[in-house]
Amino acid sequence: MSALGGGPLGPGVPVVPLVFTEEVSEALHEGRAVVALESNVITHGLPYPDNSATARKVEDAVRAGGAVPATVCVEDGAIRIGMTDADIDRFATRPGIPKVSSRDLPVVLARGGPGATTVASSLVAAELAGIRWFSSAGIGGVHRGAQQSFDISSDLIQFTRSRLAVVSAGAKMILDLGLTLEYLETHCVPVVAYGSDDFPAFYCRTSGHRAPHRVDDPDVLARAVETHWALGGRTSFLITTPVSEADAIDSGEVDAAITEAVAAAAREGVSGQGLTKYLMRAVDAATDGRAARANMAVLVTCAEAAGRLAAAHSAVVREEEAGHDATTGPSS
Ligand code: PSU
Ligand code: MN
Repeated sequence: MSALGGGPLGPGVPVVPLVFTEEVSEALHEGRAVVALESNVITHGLPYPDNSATARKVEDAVRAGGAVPATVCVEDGAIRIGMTDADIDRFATRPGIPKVSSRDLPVVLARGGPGATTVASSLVAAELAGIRWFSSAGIGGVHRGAQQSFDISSDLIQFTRSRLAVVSAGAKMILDLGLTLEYLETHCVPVVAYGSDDFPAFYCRTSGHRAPHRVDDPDVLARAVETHWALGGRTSFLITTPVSEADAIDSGEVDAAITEAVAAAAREGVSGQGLTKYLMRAVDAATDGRAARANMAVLVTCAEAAGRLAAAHSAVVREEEAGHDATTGPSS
């Protein structure tokens, strides 16, 4: 483990303690591709023992793609960049570890933790650590009925503040995916479907919405990400990859369960932080666990794609640096 302070505001401003695993610290020093991962999926997304087994599979999938995984969490007053197997097991089995979104980070850190990071807070941590890639199966989005509830996930707002390339299988049908895409468009967040035409819906291969762009070539995608930031884009860059056909669930199969779960949540007064988990569990129950199995598969698919794309991106960055050195190098 190595510790380092991270602070976005420059010299003289208190820094946030970041603790790196050896593997991640070495990879970052050597300029190798690193993919950050959230830990909320371990504590709140899947039940034990699927959660710890899946977290390891996801890390292995990032490695198989050619990058180094860095699962993020909060513990002992520090942000951890990379979790060991023992860390993952502790988070997978210990009850009561809270879900920490970006606005919760300061309080949870000041208290000493622990905390499980969502997409939003993982992006904050990854950016402080100098990581450019992040993967999760499903991002938060605009909830159904947000016109009344105002429930829009902080994940989307964080996309407008952190410069990360985010790989996911879109977002779940428990959300209003049309409004989620509108939100991303309004806030100038690029959305590209990698190897498919449609914006996927987590364990469904399509949301019924076409993605604004389709790109199949990892090098082109890597260049597009770099160009977004070169143009001064201050946002994340969302890349979607669909679940495999073998693991996919038919949208008709989950639609009724979701409508019922949304109504039940309203009747029971479930809203705010706990709503996402409530809806996901209701769909899992209604599909006899098929949704949970598809959930695990899609996490792995996304991580593998993220590893591959992050590796392609670091090759593009190296090439550009080499080209830059050649044109601006010492002249005689
Ligand atoms: N969507 C999923 N699975 C998840 C989540 C979202 O399909 O586990 C989790 C992620 O951690 C995500 C968070 O960042 O829920 C979003 O929660 P909220 O909608 O409360 O912002
Ligand atoms: Mn919410």
